[in-house]
Amino acid sequence: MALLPIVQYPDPRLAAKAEPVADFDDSLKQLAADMAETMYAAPGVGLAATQVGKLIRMVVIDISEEKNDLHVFVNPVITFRSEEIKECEEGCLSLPGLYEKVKRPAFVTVKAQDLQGNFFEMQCDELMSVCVQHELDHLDGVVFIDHLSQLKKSRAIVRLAKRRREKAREEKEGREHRR
Ligand code: K1U
Ligand code: ZN
Repeated sequence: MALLPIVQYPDPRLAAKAEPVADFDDSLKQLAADMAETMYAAPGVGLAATQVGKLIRMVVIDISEEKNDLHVFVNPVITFRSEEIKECEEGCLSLPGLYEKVKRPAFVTVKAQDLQGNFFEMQCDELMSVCVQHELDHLDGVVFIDHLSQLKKSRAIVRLAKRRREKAREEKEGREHRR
């Protein structure tokens, strides 16, 4: 297994539409295992193939506390969205440190294939619903701040840039301190 580098916003790959998976071969299983390891290490509760630079329609999600309930969704499609809308705080491993409230349907049903190509359906609520919608957006080149108003999105990008500068400064100071 391997840790994969996570593509950071605004890398243009994050805005690309991913291609459907046609071959359910060993390389797909290896990528799913590597994505799961990368998600757990980050740490995160979801990861889309887009975020590791692979433009194919696959996501991994594990919202369990114990990190022992991995779901792999290949070629996922949302087949039902509730009329009820809920606002939840979201984060993203491609925009680390940024958390914003996003409004989305409260409940969704997702149809997908597993790593063997078998179809399954899952009804999602709470964090699973948020996470499924967030990860499927990645496959269509959408990041969570794209759901904000232009003003809130611009402010979020400014905060992200500030946070990155602070982090780079802290890392530089840490390196100098260790010398
Ligand atoms: O897509 C991603 O970058 C993963 C993202 C998924 C997500 C989280 C929360 C709301 C919507 C989508 C993350 O995992 S961000 C990190 C995070 O929220 C988290 C990390 C550790 C434990 C619990 C949450
Ligand atoms: Zn994300």
